[in-house]
Amino acid sequence: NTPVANQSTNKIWKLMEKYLPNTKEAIQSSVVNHVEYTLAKTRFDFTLLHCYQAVSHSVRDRLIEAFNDTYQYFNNKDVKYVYYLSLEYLIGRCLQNALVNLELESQYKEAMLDMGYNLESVYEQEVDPALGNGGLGRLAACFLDSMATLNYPAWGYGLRYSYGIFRQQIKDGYQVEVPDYWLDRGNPWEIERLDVNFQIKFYGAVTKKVQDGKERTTWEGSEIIVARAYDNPAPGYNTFNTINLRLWRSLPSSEFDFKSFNQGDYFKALESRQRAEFITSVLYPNDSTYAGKELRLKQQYLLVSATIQDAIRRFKKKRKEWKEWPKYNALQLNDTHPALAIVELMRILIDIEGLEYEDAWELVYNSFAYTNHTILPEALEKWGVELLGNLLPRHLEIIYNINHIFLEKISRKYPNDWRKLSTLSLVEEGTHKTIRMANLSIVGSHAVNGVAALHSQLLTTTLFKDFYELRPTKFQNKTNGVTPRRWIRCANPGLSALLNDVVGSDDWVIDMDILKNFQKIADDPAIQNRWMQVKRQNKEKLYWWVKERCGVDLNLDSLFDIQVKRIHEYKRQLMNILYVIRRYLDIKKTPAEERRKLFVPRSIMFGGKAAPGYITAKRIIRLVNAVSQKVNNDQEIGDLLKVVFLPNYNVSNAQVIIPASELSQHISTAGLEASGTSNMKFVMNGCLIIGTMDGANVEIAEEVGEENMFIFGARVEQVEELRNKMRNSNYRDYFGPRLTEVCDAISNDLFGYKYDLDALLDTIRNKNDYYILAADFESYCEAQQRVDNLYKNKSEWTKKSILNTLRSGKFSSDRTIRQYAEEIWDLEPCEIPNPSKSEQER
Ligand code: RUG
Repeated sequence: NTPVANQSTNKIWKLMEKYLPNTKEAIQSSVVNHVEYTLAKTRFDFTLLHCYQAVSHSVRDRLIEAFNDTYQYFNNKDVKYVYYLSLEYLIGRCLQNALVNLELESQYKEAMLDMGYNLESVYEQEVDPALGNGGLGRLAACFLDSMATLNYPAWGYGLRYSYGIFRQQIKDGYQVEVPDYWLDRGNPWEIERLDVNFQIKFYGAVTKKVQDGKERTTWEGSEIIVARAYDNPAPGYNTFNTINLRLWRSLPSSEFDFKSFNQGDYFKALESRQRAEFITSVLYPNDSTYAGKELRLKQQYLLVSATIQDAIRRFKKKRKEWKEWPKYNALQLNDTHPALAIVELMRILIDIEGLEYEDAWELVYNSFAYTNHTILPEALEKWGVELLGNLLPRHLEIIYNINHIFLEKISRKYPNDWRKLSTLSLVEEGTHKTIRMANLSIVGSHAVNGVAALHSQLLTTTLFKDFYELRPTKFQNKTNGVTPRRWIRCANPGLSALLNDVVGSDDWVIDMDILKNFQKIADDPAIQNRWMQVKRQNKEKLYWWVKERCGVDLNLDSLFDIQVKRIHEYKRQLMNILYVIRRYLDIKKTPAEERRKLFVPRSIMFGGKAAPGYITAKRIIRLVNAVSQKVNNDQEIGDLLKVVFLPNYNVSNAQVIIPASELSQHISTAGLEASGTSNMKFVMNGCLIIGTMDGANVEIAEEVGEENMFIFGARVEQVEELRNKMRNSNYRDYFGPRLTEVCDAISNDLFGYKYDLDALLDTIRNKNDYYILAADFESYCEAQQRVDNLYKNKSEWTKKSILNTLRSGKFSSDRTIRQYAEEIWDLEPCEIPNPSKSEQER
């Protein structure tokens, strides 16, 4: 007997009415239930890994309650949504973050301890989902945390790559890339949505026919695959709101290669199925360089098409009129990678929904916004017309259309200005015609933003100058931020406890600005002592990490000096290691008895991945390891100087490295680092920055005070002049004696690997020094001297460290997200009632 629908749903509703209890006993029984019924394990074959899996499932159950209620509530309130589209998310480990945000960490700690498990070791079992390259992907993850915490109705959309960024191993001093199949132990956090699938088409042909006196265009794709949704709940802190990161996985469609199948070619048919699965198989491991491969374009289109279809389906359920689209939807493009979303929405509105071109354009324009993350030319995406037209013929047609209308407007405004026409055009002419995705993103968006004040200013005065002059009000700045939940509360429990005591509550976790009110503690010797103790404990943790992975014994009394980020010439890890050599040579020249008076003991650490095809970056890693080998084994030097390359820098390693560091290096050529976000994490953790006036460093200096940092080097306005000067001289002139001696030592084979290292030095010799390393070297050495001088005065150093943390409030991603919501998305928060606070039932 089929029950009457209403009775059945009422009954189900009654049964689902209660939230899971969070007593010790309830937590234990939910964990044990998962051990037995989800994992099918017994107490005889149960490992720490299974413990992690069972705990995660138990926490996930609680997340799901919040997650379902959140979207139900949003739906009932008929809210506007923001859709955050990003090809990358570096979310990091989930268990601790979920427990902290659900405010259940102490309950789980106690429950697990009672069962004989230390929660810290359980955390260590989790693989770090690394579905991104660096700053851009981590920014997206911090934004999700802030959007949930601030109760914004939001969705994150991305791709569920089977292989994340490669794992980096160091063999004989070289980087070796190992595939990161992060799903091999399953993923307890995701919810596979078997019922959320969208068809994605590629290739095929466009046809036009006249219907009711109107031209209708249709596109029949010749390859059809399916995008399936995998949901990843992202809980807010101090709120019940939990939002969704929906990741798409490519799968074959049911209509897979029937022709081959019917012709009896079973294996060929299966091959085409595998081709479909391959699309979301691997993340492109390039940071700030554009890949240009068809597979990458397929990935971009898959994300875009599935997301737009999903958003439209949600919108239509409410049966609103199309003109209401921008009132209910904001779409944010994280760089140009998902820029095809603009074209996909146009296509659906015109070809499928039957809207007029101008009406469709208005909806698209008013709902889209674009964030630029770089001015580096090699990162700007330009898709070949041939490639794009073959894969997505209708989209190319629409792009030409958009361009045609746009350029007509330009020529009316600036008659005969061919320069303007050619720079503003979406199409770059030449033997190899390309589509400029940045131009498409600007033209199709009502707001364009850079990610730090200096970067946004450079966009309007250089890269996008002509667009800015056309419509200045479109351009905005949204300085990046990072979430204090992960980067202080989870990563630095010692500092969190200290801040709780200082503030008298944990309010700072959601309102970092209040820390400013406590600046007088910076002079308090008792606080300074506690502050130093916390740092010491964090240094001890990193000490063991380094000993285990690199076999190096660090001096715990030495200054922990760290540069961790992607390896790139513009980030100038090369300048750092050349300075290390300089220091090494100087120590060697100093009589033994005077060394400790003149030099502060330092442990200098590098970490970061090089793109697999980026030879110069790989040579920089080689040089660091060569120097490390020489210096660390030099008996004369002892523990006065240690150099270490920290392998496989990722989010979970960053959580150990950042809280332990005392000095951190953000030394890019002025104008080239759009923002940087690790600089913000270091500052929050009481680390002093040695850095150039670049990206967000400029604003950090404004907030914490230049006197509490070590600023050096050319300013952005000086860079071009320095390059010109160099072009007219021999490198021996522009190098100066200190740098020359360092380079000669390398060329004279002091560290071995002559071939690789000479080639590396050639990138700064022979008038080639585009990143003005030589020009900045002297001023860098001076700044390093200031570091040594200050470190000798522990109390002064600690005072500055405290001020760095207390003045870092601006760099919380909560501030950033609030600005996006208010100034770009026009989005209101919508907080769902918190059952734990009001004892209410569902
Ligand atoms: O290089 C930039 C960083 O400066 C910035 O902090 C980060 C987040 O905005 O984005 C990085 N980035 C830029 N990553 N990829 C690109 C170009 O696609």
